Amino acid sequence: MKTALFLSLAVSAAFATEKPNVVILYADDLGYGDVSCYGAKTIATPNIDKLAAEGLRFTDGHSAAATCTPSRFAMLTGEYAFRQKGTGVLPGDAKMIIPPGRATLASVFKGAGYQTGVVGKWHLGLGNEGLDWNGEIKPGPQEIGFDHCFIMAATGDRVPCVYVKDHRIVGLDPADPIQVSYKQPFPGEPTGKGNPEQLKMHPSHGHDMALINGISRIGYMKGGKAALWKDEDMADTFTGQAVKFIEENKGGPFFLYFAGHDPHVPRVPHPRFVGKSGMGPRGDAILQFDDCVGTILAALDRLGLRENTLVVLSSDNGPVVDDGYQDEAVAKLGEHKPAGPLRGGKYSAFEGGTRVPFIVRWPGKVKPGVSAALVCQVDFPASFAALTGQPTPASAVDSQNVLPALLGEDASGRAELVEQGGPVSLRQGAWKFIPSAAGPAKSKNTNSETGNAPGPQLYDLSSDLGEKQNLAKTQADRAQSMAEALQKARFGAPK
Ligand code: NG6
Ligand code: CA
Repeated sequence: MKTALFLSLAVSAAFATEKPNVVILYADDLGYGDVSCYGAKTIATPNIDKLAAEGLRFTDGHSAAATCTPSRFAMLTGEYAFRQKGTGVLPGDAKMIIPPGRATLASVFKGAGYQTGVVGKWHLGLGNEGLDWNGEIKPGPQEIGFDHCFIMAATGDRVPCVYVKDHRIVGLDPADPIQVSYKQPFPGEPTGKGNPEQLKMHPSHGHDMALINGISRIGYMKGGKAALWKDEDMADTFTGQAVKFIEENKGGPFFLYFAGHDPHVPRVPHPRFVGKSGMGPRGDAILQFDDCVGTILAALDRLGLRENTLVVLSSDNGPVVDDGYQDEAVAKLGEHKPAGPLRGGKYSAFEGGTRVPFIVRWPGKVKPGVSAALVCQVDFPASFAALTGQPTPASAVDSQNVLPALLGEDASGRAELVEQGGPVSLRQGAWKFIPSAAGPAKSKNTNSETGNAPGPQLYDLSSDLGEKQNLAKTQADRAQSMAEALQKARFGAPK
């Protein structure tokens, strides 16, 4: 009996060391050049810098797409979003696009005995067609492997402006039911277009519908007054929920996907950050995200979980300056380069679209340093399955096990990577191929370079990180073979 008890204790101790807690700290629209450890000079992000100094900082780490929904879809499912219809940027009343029961990053952890939680921005749809927001909001994260969730449905600039905890809107008064429509306004409800005098921040393009907390949004809503979020408190609310999840699951192992909202629009940071960056609300929102990171990491320290927790920090896509509100982001940018040395940003096929801050810290296991390995968030399901001794889900068709690269044991990572910007492009080592694509070279509203061009583009990132010198003509053979490889990766049998 005694021996059996001893053995089981020994086994569970060994178990625990192989199953660290995993925390993903995910920013929204944070660019490669937006943090000081990636070279930003006019803004300081001390908490992210400290994480990078204690961990491995990737210089070629990618989100799977250059916008939110497809990027998060790929990170959770391990399948590129371009393989599935309906995975573009979703309205706030979209039905859930990951089918219930599908294997995900969360279910991989759950299968390994983890407690799993998501806090923050969801943007993968909720419920079925015609969802009644006043009842059970289902399916949602809990139907695809998360034990706990505290989320917003879509984005800060999309209705409904409420939090959803597990299957319910938080703080909803049944006497004041909530209605949501992306088709028509509710008569009598204020809108940005009809009531501009009530706005504390004006749109620059779009965003002139439901007027909530002095900011007009995309989509219309009515009711649910007691449940409405206050943008200024959103980062603290999410961070508080993240810390609560960690405290409640400190016995571990746990997986936390913390999806912060900063610096996505509308940029309405808490007053304690206002004016602190000198770059207007966009810079202040970056400081706020850095502060969230600091608070969550401090909670791990306080609970003695630093050593046994693998932390990943990244962003869902590259940066954008004016994304629809008059928030001084362009006027106060100064010398700051949100994408650093990269060309393009959010919405773009250039590297700035998907190459993002990407840091892994696991004290004692991952040697601090810098890695140039090519890795992508679509690889998380396979890599974390490997970490926790699980099989890669069969449906995670694009997910490669890059765990050795994430742990700093392999300096190269992927041989090839598909990047989903506007045009879907291909990396092979340092080579980047963008197929010819119709459409504007620059988006009129955001001024971002899309990567669209009438002919193919080929860049050698080893000497031309900024993608300035198109070699498609002088290296026609390589361009041709990469065009074929891209076709195969997109439409052939995956892997
Ligand atoms: C665009 C919005 C932009 C942002 C983006 C999604 C307009 C004019 N622009 O359609 O403001 O919300 O969608 O961003 O509405 S993401 O990071 O969630 O992908
Ligand atoms: Ca985003």
